Amino acid sequence: MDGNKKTMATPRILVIIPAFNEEKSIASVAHAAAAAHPGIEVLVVNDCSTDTTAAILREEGINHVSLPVNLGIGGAVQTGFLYAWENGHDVAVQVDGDGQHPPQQIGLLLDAMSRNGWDAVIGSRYARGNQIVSSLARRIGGGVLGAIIRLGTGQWVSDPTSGFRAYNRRALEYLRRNYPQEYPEPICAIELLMNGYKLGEVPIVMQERQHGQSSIQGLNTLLYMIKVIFAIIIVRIRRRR
Ligand SMILES: Nc1nc2c(ncn2[C@@H]2O[C@H](COP(=O)(O)OP(=O)(O)O)[C@@H](O)[C@H]2O)c(=O)[nH]1
Ligand SMILES: [Mg+2]
Repeated sequence: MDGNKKTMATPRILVIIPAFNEEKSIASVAHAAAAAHPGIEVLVVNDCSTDTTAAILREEGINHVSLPVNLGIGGAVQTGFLYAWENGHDVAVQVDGDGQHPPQQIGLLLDAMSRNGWDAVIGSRYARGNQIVSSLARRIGGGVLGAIIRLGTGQWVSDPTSGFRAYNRRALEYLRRNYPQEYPEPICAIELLMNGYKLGEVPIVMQERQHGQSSIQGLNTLLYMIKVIFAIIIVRIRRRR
């Protein structure tokens, strides 16, 4: 709560960059993030990479933590939330380490969040007027997920799998304790909405992944949806109790 008031003055912003084997992109993403907004700080969460990501982070003097085991995207990002919470940051921004989310657009997230009084904001590839950079399967999957979220929460989320997001301290207080380990993005959106947090979207332009592979592909897309449906059911049951 007090975090909301502080945001009015000079908000302390932490950019959390989860990174698993992102040696080709991590340095440029982290440096661009650090330059994206006045007073911004960066934390790369190296998720037990097996390439040279850790060495690059050390050599480039980039603030980071290296996890002792591979926790996956959920645990990596939650590590960042905990760090932001414990270090008194007012806002945490999540940016992929693969260069898909141009840090120059972090300001768009922050502006929309403070203008609208949202607790959380998703940078959406599909919000009105946006050019779409994504596979057909993912677009269909995203649309179905969106419909499921609408059914469960009453709110339309056009890009539920987007990992380009920002959260205020109120949302962080929740997320540091509750963040899904698998398929966290849509499930987190559902949990926030169902627990009364204000979530909005802002159109952004995303890049195609330059190197490596996305974690959401083929059969995974289907699994993703099934998991999300279960997550909604579980959140509902928990709330009834
Ligand atoms: N694939 C994968 N990515 C991870 C893991 N831990 C952290 N990440 C990071 O999480 C971010 C999102 O992953 P990505 O595969 O790009 O997901 P997508 O953008 O949703 O297709 C990237 O910055 C990864 O480096 C992990 O165990 N596996
Ligand atoms: Mg990505």
